[in-house]
Formats: sequence, structure tokens, C-alpha cells
Amino acid sequence: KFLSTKTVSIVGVPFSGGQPRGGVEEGPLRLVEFGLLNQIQEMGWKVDYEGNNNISSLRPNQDPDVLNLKQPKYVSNVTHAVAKQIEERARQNKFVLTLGGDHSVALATVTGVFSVYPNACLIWVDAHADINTPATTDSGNIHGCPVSFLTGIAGSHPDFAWVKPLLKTNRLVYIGLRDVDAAEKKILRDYKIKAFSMHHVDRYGIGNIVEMALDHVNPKRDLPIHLTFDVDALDPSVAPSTGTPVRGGLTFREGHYICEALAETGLLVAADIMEVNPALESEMEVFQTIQVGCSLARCCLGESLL
Ligand code: B3U
Ligand code: MN
Ligand code: MN
Repeated sequence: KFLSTKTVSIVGVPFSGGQPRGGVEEGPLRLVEFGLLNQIQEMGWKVDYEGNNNISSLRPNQDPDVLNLKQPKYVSNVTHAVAKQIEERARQNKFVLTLGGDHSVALATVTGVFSVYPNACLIWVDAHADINTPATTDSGNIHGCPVSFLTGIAGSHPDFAWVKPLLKTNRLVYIGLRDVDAAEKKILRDYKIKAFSMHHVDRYGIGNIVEMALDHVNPKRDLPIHLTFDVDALDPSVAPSTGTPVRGGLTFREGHYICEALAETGLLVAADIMEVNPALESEMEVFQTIQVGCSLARCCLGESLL
């Protein structure tokens, strides 16, 4: 309903500066080398691809911690540039599929998508809430903070003044949470942000969870949807090669079901597949994780619809 043609712009963001573990910057290229572009073309989509191969040129010479955040200037430079890129593609009426990279890149995807679709809703699938503020973060890793900036909860930070609070807390819903810091829980409560943890997935089943999530952020099923999928939402037995795996996650089917059900609404305008780290775990586990990343992406584009 929002996209007139089957055209997808795939944006690789080979970036790891939002967290300390190397390798996640290789995620996008590995997904593409596995054949993702061809797979999506074979589904009848017109595909263009931007690999952003000179992202490391945006690394500043000096990047000391500012208000507890690590590498704030590097993260800011990269996400600001990519936000403009994503906005441009979304404005061309293309589905934007972003391949991470660590989840700090959501600063770019959400800003880009919500600049074009201000009334969109965001489905955040993750083991973590990624809603720490500069004041609450223990790790200082910015991939644990993007939601606080995107909602304006973070308050001002000199390096992220360009991030506008485009995301209303009532247009955000989480699925898959199971490792949430105490300060993050307080934020979720204080701002009444809807969150379905793994406990809720067990209780209601994934089919009901997706309906309940959409009832909250998109009650009339008439608003554009952006899905941001951190592969650590999946159980480590399904997606082992990721920086911060947490036991007790979504099954292979539950993860795919979310993507399929959102594709089925016809309202999905953008999806992010984040935190695939091909430098972690064995070759077999890397293969398994890349394969899952590709199939989640295809499901977002309607592969499983009959
Ligand atoms: N909440 C912790 C841990 C974490 C968040 N996101 C990931 N890990 N992947 C933090 O560092 O903010
Ligand atoms: Mn995340
Ligand atoms: Mn996570």
C-alpha cells in the first residue's frame, strides 16, 4: 500500500563501532556473498545495493569518551551519513533492507525511514532493549543506546544533536527481550513502552504476540511498519555468531514467523538485519547464522507468502 513497485534498496553498513567486538563489520558482505541479492531478485524484486565500503574513512583521529559513550564521534559520523542515504532511498518509494553492522546503525535506519514516514511504527526484535541513556549505560557501548536517542529519552548529547526524536514511545514495540538492565526496565515502565519478553512469547505464542504488538502500535493496520531485527533475539542454537548471545531466545520458526506476518500485512516498508558477526564461533555456526540472516531478509520481502 505504501510501495508501488517491487523495488528494494539493500544497504550494507559494515560497522562495528557501537560495540567492542570486531567482525560484525563483515556481516553485510558475508550475507551478500552467500547470495542474498540473487535470492531476492529471483523472488521478482528489482534490487540495488550499496555496500558502503569506505565507512572506516569516517573514523576521527581523536574520539574520547563523551558522557560515558565510547567512540561517539565515529558512531555519529557513520550513522548520520547512512541516515541520509536511507532517507533518500525510502523517499524513492523503495523497500529499504539494511544489513548490519552493530545495532547502533538503527540510529541511521530509524532516522532515515521515519523522516519519510513520520507516522510509521517500529517493531524492535532483540534479546536487549537497547534503550540505555548516556547516564544509565554501564558498558558505554552505543549499540545498547539507540532507542533512547531516537525517542528523545536520552536528553542532549553533543555528538548526537542531529538525531531528532522521530520515534514516539507509543509507536514502538519490542519482541524477544530477556536481557534488560535495571535502568532500562525503569525506562520501559516510566514511558509505558510496550514490550513482549520471551516469557510473553512462551505464554501467548508467537502468533498472538505479533497480533498484540500490531494492535498496540498499528491498531487500524494502516500505518507503515519498520522492523529492526537483532539476530541475538534468536536462540544462540539458531544464530550463534553474534556478539552478545543470550540463552532462551526465539526459535527458528518464531523468528521467521515475525517477518512473515509483517510481510503479510503489506505495510512493511523497511527491515534491518543486525549483529551478524562472522568472526565468532565455528565455520559451521557462521554459515548457519548467515543462512538464517538471509532467510529472515527474504521472509520480510514475502518469500513465504503463497
Ligand atoms: N544492556 C547492555 C548489554 C547489551 C545491549 N545490547 C547488547 N548488549 N547487544 C548494554 O551494554 O547496554
Ligand atoms: Mn540490538
Ligand atoms: Mn541484542
